Amino acid sequence: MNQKVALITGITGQDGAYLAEFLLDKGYIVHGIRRRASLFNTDRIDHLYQDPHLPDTRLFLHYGDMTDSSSLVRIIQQVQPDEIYNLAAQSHVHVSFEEPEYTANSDAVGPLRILEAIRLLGLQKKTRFYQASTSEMYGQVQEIPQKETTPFYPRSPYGVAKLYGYWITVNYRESYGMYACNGILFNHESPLRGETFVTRKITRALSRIKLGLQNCLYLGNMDSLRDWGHAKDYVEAQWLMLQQDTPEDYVIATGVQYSVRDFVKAAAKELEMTLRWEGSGVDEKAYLVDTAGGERVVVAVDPRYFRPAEVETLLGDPSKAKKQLGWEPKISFEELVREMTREDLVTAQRDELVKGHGYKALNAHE
Ligand code: NDP
Ligand code: GDR
Repeated sequence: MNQKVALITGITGQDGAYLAEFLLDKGYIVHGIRRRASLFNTDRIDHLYQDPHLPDTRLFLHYGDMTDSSSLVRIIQQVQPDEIYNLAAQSHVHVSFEEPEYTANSDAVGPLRILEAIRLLGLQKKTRFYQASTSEMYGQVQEIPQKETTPFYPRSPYGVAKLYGYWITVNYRESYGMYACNGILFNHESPLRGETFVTRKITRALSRIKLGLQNCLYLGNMDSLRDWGHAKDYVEAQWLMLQQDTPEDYVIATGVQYSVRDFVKAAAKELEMTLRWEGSGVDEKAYLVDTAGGERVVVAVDPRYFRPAEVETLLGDPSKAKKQLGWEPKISFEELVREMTREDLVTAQRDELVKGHGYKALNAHE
C-alpha cells in the first residue's frame, strides 16, 4: 500500500500539532514547515518527533517561511505531497492591526505562493490543498448563523488577508482544476492554544490567581460572542475535506455561542472560584469571594485590549459539513473549558512550587 504524504505549514502551532498527530495515527508520512527562531519552537510536537536517523521515522521538519517563495518551492518539490494543509499564518487578530503588511504577506500572499508552487511544479493533479480560512471573514455579520453562502465583511487586516487567501484558493480551483478547499473554521481552542488568545489567557490567569501567582486578569470586550469548539475535533474536519470526490468549502463550527464573560464564569466554576460581578463597560469587575467572605478584584477591563474594529458576534451553521462530510463536534464547551483549566492548573502548581522553593523542589518530587 502506498503511504500518503502530507505537508503541513504551521506544524508548530495549535492545529498543526493536533493534525500531525492525527495524520501519523492514520499512517501518513508527515512533513512540516517550521520557522527559524532563536529558541526552540517545537514544544507542541516534540512528543511526535523521532530521531530522523531511525528507519521508521514518519515525521520530518523543514525550515521555511510563508513569506519566502524559494523555501516553499524547494520543500514542495522535495516532498511531492499528496496533501498540503496550509495552516501557517500570523493568526492573531489584534496583532494584525500592529503588523498589517506582514499579516498580508504571510496570510494572503502566502497561500498564493503555495498554490503557484503546486502549479509551476506540475503537481496540480496530484496535490490536494487545504486553506485555513476563518469565520473572521464574516466580520460584521450579514446573517445569523453564518454559513457557506453568507456574504463576507472582514473587520481586521487579518480578516482581509484571509479573505484573499479564501478567494485565491477558489480561483485556483476554478482556473486550473486543482483540488483546493477552504475550511471556514470558527474559533477552536485547546490546552495547546497560544497564551494570548482570550480562552487560554482566561484559563491560565484564573489558575494562577487561584494559587496566588497573579493578582488580576485584564480583558477587553467581554460582551464579544464566539462559537468555540475543540481543535482536536476541527483537524479531523480539515482531513475529511481533502478525502471527498470533489473539492468544496465548508463551515466548521459547533452552532452554539457564548460570551467572553461566559467563558470566564465557566473557567471559574471549574476552578471552584466564586466570583461576584459588578458594573458594566470599562467599569465591569469580578470579585473573588473567599471562604471568610472577603473579596478582591480578580477580573477587570483594560481598554488596551479593545480592537480598532471589533467582531461582536460569530455563530456558525455546520449543517453542510454534517451532511456531506459526516462531521460533528464531539467535545462540548464544558469539556473544553475543563480540559484547559485542568492543564493550566497543573502548570500553575509547578510554577508555585518553583517560586516557593526553587527548582530543587521539582527534583524532590521525582
Ligand atoms: P497558531 O498561531 O497556533 O499557529 C500558527 C502557525 O503558523 C505556527 O506554527 C507559526 O509558527 C506558523 N507561522 C506563522 N507565521 C509564519 C510564517 N511567516 N512562515 C511560516 N510559518 C508561520 O494558529 P492555529 O494553529 O490556531 O491556527 C492554524 C491556522 O488556522 C491559522 O492559519 C489560523 O489563522 C487559522 N484559523 C485558526 C482558528 C482558530 O480558532 N484557532 C480559526 C480559523 C482559522 P511559530 O510556531 O514559529 O510561530
Ligand atoms: P479571535 O480570538 O479574535 O476571535 O481570533 P481571540 O481569542 O483573540 O478573541 C476572541 C474575542 O475575545 C475578545 N477579547 C479578548 N481577546 C484577546 N485576545 N485578549 C483579551 O484580553 C480579550 N478580551 C476580550 C476579543 O476582542 C474577541 O472579540 C481567533 C484566532 O484564532 C484567529 O486566527 C481565527 O481566525 C479566529 O479565532 C476564528
